[in-house]
Amino acid sequence: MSRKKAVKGKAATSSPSAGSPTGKGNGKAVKSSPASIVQGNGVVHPSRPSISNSSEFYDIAFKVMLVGDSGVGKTCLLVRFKDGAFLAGSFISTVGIDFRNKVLNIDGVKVKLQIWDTAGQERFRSVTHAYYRDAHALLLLYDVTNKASFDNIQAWLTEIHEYAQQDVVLMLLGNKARHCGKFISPITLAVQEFGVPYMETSAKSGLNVELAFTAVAKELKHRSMKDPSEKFKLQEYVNKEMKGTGCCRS
Ligand SMILES: Nc1nc2c(ncn2[C@@H]2O[C@H](COP(=O)(O)OP(=O)(O)O)[C@@H](O)[C@H]2O)c(=O)[nH]1
Ligand SMILES: [Mg+2]
Repeated sequence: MSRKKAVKGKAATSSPSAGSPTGKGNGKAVKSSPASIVQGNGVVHPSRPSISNSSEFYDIAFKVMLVGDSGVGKTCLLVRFKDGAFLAGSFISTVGIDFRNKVLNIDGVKVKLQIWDTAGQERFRSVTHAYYRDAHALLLLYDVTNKASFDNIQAWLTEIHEYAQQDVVLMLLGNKARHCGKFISPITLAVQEFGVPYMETSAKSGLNVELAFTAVAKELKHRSMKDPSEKFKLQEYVNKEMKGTGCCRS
């Protein structure tokens, strides 16, 4: 398979994004050109930010979106994953939509994730909807210390079913978890009822952050390769690899 060059860096747009919800395409990634993520139907969306300055090669590329209420830790999770750092203390507001790229080596295949961070405020929601349809995967975050963010999951799922591609890879992330054993928190148990793969993460400590993105990349790669001999089950993989969380909060 030929190697493409990965796009790099941040490209904030004036386009705004998601909020606490009250939120289509076909989800097939094809090899992307260095300048864009191309849908399976070959449509390139010129309204999306242009990407340049690539330095890392990749084989396949996917667009991943972080969604969820304001304050659940979407921006921190992305910064932790991309830069290995935690933005402590102050509330980092996300204005509109921004993205970062990271290339992961998944079983010898270079998978580029273009990860879009959205703002959770209501006022940005309508614009975020336009971005859903291009997303190959959505990470829906809630805050394990904030019941309201958990209560909003159903509304987010409704929004996702309405606007995202039908076969979008979806995973719930309970962020702000703290590593202290194998205890599973009540919220995490409740989250199982949504029938969506889930796991707990901490942008603060880094707990399971790499795993969350790796799991999604594996699922996307598996789907795009369509190799019947290769079996991958997202939730099983996550359960096997996940570090224990839940008895106290970070
Ligand atoms: N304790 C703890 N705080 C976090 C964690 N992730 C984010 N935060 C804090 O939560 C607040 C909101 O984070 P932010 O990433 O801006 O949330 P966003 O609105 O979803 O992008 C900030 O003060 C972060 O420092 C975490 O894993 N643990
Ligand atoms: Mg943010």
